[in-house]
Amino acid sequence: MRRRDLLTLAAAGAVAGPLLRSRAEAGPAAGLTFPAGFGWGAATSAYQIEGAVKEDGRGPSVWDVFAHEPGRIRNGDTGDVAADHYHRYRDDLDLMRDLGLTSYRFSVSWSRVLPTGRGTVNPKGLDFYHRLVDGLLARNIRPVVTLFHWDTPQALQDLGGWENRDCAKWFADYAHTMFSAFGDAVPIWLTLNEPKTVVDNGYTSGSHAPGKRDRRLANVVGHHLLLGHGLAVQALRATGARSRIGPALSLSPTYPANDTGAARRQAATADGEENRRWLDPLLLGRYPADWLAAQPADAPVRAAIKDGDLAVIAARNDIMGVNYYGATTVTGTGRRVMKHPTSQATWQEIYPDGLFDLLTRIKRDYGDIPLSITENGMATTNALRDEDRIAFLREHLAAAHRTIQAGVRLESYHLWSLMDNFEWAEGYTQRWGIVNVDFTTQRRTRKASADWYRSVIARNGL
Ligand code: GCO
Repeated sequence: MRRRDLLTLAAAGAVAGPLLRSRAEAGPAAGLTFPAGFGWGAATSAYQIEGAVKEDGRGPSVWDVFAHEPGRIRNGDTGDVAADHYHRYRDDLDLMRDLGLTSYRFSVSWSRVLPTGRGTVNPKGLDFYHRLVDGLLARNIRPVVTLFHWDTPQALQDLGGWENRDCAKWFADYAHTMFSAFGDAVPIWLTLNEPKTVVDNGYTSGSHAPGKRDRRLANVVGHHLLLGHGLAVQALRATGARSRIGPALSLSPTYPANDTGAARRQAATADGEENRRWLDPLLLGRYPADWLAAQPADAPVRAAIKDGDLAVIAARNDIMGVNYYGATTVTGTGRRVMKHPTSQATWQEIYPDGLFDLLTRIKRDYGDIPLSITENGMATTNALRDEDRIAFLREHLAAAHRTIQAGVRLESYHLWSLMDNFEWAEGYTQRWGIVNVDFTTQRRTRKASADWYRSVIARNGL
């Protein structure tokens, strides 16, 4: 089930309303202290906050094109200005410092650095990220840099984009450009953000850029994305940099909606699509047998998987980023149902214990790879008094604490998101930030959750 396509199910009234407010008091006991040096962060992405889409030599991305196609984005919103972070980054850096962040995850606009996706570097584009990284380091905030957060340069899309196997190489060359420019100043590189969402939304439902609806092609894109990740890991190793690298995956533990064998089997199948189809190639060097067997004999993904690809894809990862938003519950017929509360984003099945289940499962089934929660958060219409978000964060941080107690090497937590931003097909109608953005004035206002999170960071715990 595609993450954001649950809107239809919500419309069918199958979605429970947010119950988190009623659970605020029932939150876990306070007094949880995280390990010394635990990373307290927040996350954003380039197209969602930067704006300045035609400034200083930036080239167009697939999201610039898609957002301007009529009917694609709610209310006709675009990321043309977004939160104007490109011009306001100094104030935003001070905002991060005042919150006490020790880590900040952001993404690079590939087409700002390489306007046509490859070839000549745009010095003004690269310089923006130098100023951003330098500003973070000067404030003792660790940069965690995502290289690809869905904004493929349009010039490469015109050559087939990720449908074209060459895109994996173009991505690795872009990554090498960044590694060479920043060296060890960036301690953690995240290659891909949520390849699953590109496959599901960009190429299957068509609700995201580039807006295609072809599942057979989608799985080819998924394979090429993984190949690009592996080649980028090789590119980093070739520079001799001491930085660490890994992907940022959206993962969701799957559960049967009832105790029938059919529901349990469907949950196992859903686990293959939600999780194992990404974790197995990256960490085990093979696609899940059941997932591969479920692909039609003439599925183009079979031909896309070349000898040696899986060895490249499974190149040692130093860290695994996990974007966690909720559980996936399925019936005996494979239909997704919302057994737990949702948020303003009705695809989100909020289940804090699922974070514990997910991270301990990764350790159990894939080994002791260091983990970072690279996204976790919720959307709410509560513009400033977002007590529901505080309850959400408290319960998920308590679950994160339990995973550390269970021996999981969880290093850091990046709240999605630092500020309200362009929420893809939902435009500016969903607010995910702990800092409110008035998009007409660009004024930033800390929400109750920002002050709460600041106190959590100061205490290094709940
Ligand atoms: C994602 C993206 C973010 C979203 C966030 C809320 O995980 O889908 O990384 O860009 O805005 O998840 O949907």
